[in-house]
Amino acid sequence: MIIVKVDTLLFRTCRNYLIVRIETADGLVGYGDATLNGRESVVKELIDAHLSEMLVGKDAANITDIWQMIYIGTYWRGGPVTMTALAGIDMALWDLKGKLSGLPLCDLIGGRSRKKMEVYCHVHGTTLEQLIENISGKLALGFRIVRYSFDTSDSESNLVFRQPHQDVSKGHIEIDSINTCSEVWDSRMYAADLIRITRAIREEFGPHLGLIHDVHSRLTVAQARQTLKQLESLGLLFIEDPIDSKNLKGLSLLSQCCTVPIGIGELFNTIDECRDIIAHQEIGFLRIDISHFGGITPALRAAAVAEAFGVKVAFHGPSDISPLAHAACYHIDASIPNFGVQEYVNFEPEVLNVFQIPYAYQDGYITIDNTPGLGVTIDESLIDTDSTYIKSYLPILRDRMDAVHNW
Ligand code: GCO
Ligand code: MG
Repeated sequence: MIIVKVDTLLFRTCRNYLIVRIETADGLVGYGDATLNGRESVVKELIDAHLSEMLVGKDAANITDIWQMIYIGTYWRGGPVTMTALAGIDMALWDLKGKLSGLPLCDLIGGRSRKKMEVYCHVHGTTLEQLIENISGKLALGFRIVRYSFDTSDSESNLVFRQPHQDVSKGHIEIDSINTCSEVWDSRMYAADLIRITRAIREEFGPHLGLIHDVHSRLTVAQARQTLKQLESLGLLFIEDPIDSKNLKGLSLLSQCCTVPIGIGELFNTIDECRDIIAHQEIGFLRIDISHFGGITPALRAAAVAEAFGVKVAFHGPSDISPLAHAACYHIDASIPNFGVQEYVNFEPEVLNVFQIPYAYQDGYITIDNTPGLGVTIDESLIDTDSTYIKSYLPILRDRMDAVHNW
């Protein structure tokens, strides 16, 4: 399986995607996801200008050696750009190995530990009434766990604090102009609403609905301690990113003072950043993003470390990574003993025409078939790499005094 060609496909189908395509001398092609929201062209440049020439001539079967060569060998390790580039390459290599052996990824990494994987969906409401109605809609689709978010309105100042920043009907966070990307935020009002709204959801739906809320690092440690204390009796499955996820001491304080399980990880790029919080059992769920953590190889290692300390895995699964990465998550979810739950998004039909997926949703669970490798068939004839990419941006949050706020 000697690598003869490494390409990057940067294109837009509903949103931007960056796909790594590796071809071997025997004519096999493997694909990996290297999409990094708002930074796709930088990741592409890293692969095209520096990493692809390290791969040509290597045996694609030696995934660990190639991974180590890029991670350790190139010295400049870590960070979202480097680790996303490496993730795209790593996924493509696993895809190739699966295609060569005729086995799906989950079989290459130990086989299936479960028949189906429980998933949760996002649900948003601009008002409490709308949120309750939208949750009922998700329950009717079979979901047993939801990640809820809401808008907080301040009638006195006529301001609306949106959480998350996204046009939920579009399902995307990113926007097309840097000049329109600022939003206003008030953590005090939000925290009060979080308690009020969570209590109302619990009262409406009873004790069995699985509830997740993503704070997206918007609270300080002190605010989070106060808020989580009041959420304790409401039985959340987990609270996501309650504070800045790089504040490890803060996480330690939080986990010691509150019983709400913490889920964290989408901003980690290497095991160095989360080794201690796992080993100290400060989190309930490890939420690394396969596409930003260097790929399948390190995700498996991190999952094994988590297992040793009784931490469950709940991989990040937003719409801003491609169905290829979602397929990789499902394969790992199917295999590892400490799978917790998986974040699920429903891709638009246009996206699923390009990425034909091996997995299917039914009644709150995902099943994945036996197509070799990651199992995603990519229809390259539908990809227009020349003209479709449009630079996009993540929004910037500002408080009432117009100071930049944690996003
Ligand atoms: C989640 C995340 C996303 C991120 C997004 C940034 O838990 O799904 O917080 O919504 O904001 O991936 O690009
Ligand atoms: Mg999140």
